[in-house]
Amino acid sequence: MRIKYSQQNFPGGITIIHTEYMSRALSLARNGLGRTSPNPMVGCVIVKDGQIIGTGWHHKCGNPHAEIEAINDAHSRGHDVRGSTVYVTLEPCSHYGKTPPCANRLVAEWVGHVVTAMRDPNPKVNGRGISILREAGITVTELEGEITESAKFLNKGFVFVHKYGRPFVSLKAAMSLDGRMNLANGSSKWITGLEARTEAHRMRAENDAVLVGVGTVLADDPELTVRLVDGVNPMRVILDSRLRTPPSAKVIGTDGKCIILTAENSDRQQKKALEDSGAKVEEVPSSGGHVDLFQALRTLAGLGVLTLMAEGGPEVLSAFLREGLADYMRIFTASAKIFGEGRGLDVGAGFRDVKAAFTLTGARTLILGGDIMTEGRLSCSPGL
Ligand code: AOF
Ligand code: ZN
Repeated sequence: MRIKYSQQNFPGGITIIHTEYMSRALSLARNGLGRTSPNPMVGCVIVKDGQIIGTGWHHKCGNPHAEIEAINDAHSRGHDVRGSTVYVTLEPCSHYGKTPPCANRLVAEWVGHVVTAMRDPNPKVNGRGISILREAGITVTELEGEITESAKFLNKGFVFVHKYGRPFVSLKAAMSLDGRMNLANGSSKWITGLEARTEAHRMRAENDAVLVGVGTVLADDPELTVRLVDGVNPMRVILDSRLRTPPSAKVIGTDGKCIILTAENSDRQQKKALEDSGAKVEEVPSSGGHVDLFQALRTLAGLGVLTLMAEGGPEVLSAFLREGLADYMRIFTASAKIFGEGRGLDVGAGFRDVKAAFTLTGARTLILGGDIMTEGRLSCSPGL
């Protein structure tokens, strides 16, 4: 049975109830933010006789899946899940990965009804979980509409890696009021104020990896860690076709989470020096001496990166836009600084009409101290 949530075809009835429990499951799933990759964030709520008897979410890769957490939670409180309705934000899995299949467990527990918000795009699952449940006589309701859109957006990186073979890419640009992202000497440190930087740190913690070009490393020596909020440090990625990153760069850190993506046949000595200082160097297929961006993204997907935030500089962000490999954009504009020189985004788009320009869909604008942030989905991004 497929129910379109937005139609609310049973006034005041079952659709609204399904949506409420599924929204609860989605907020449980969000507890895993920044911790589950390369697995998705999944939440689960078990309901019996109109009462929530168990809840759970997937905490991190390798740990039990959301359904198992919720079943264990119900059991630990003395409930029997036989005949219950299980709300799970992602189709239950059907395969043996690091953990056994959740669909089989739900069958073994004799649950009566499973409600899902989206199919699992992982080819090892993709409909098989639902078939296992149906074949065992369990009713399965696949919700559609807004709740499905929210579930897919929460796991946009997981969907992108399985659908397009690359992470979901957000661009973060900080610029002066006149649209310049650096000064003529390349410096771009502290364009925006503390509130905006705090927001940028929150975003780092929500992404599996952040990326900058070697130009930014040479000009600003950034750390790219999460310091202004609590959160997990993302992987730090440097696009560096000719291995110009100094082995003393702060971005390398000591946690083994700095990856330098370089062109093939890189300088062996420089590579060794960087590896000795704690960075991982990956050679990526290149064209014209430059790392191929799509290949760079594929390499990162292979390392478990589902979501990537590119932070600069202007050349790198422009390249992502030019190649149509950008899905989301956040622009921080310093409302009271005019540089009068330096680089802006230069995509060489050649638009002849303002109507043809890149657009942000569902854009929103926030005032952050003395700065303004505008964010939205980029029109060049493929669908979820
Ligand atoms: C679920 N519930 O909470 C998650 C699911 O290696 P494993 O065993 O952890 O399997 C990982 C895959 O299982 C992952 O790629 C996705 O297809 C599914 N994740 N499935 O039913 C969960 N995290
Ligand atoms: Zn599972």
